[in-house]
Amino acid sequence: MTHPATPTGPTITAFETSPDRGQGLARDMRVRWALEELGQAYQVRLLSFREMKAPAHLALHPFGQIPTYEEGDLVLFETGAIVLHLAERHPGLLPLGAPARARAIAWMFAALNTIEPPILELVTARLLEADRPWSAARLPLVEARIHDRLRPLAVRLGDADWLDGDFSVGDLMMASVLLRLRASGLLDAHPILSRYVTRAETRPAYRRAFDAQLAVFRAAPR
Ligand code: GTB
Repeated sequence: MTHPATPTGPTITAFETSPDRGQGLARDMRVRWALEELGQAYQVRLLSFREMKAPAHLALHPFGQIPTYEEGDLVLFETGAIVLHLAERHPGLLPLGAPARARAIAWMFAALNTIEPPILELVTARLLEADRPWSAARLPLVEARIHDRLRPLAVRLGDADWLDGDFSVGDLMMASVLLRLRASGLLDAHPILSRYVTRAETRPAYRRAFDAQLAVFRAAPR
């Protein structure tokens, strides 16, 4: 079954007031970036934290989070599912040949299932557990787990621009996940990956998506 987009494109949800002050770390950024790479127009519905947990939004997202994606009668949550759906519908983020396509999708899953979990652990350790008595002892373990993942990733990337040929959903998701690490300084230990992230960030589609979500923060009343 196909779901025709409205003339103005699908609607995604995003934070009305993003805690990162519009620095592109909230997950609507991945979806915006994919839409920009694919040249697709989209609408954004901004939500307050209260609205995210209200029944109307819970009907779209069982966990009351952003982003969601609405296109005709199709409703999606989870950035991996949304970005993959977009990449399958529009040319530009998945290679044409079946094996290369499968490998690009594998890299997307690697970003979400192998690289992102230890990075999220670090966020939890630094932000939510900092006042626990065991926090200082745990932090080096969490950081070591991140480096254990980043070292082989850097080896695999080597001197290539992207993970497997042309820029794909795999790179979009991997760079999105790695970006979350930049402020911690941990990425600096892996210059190959630092350069990879910078390369991704300088893509015009990334810049357009970044500017659009930064504009939300700048327009928010304070
Ligand atoms: N697995 C889901 C996906 O990929 O779609 C995760 C979605 C998710 O975590 N959404 C977050 C959310 O809605 C926003 S992106 N949180 C509110 C809640 O759970 O109640 C996570 C995020 C938030 C803020 C920053 N930041 O400020 O730096 C970065 C990332």
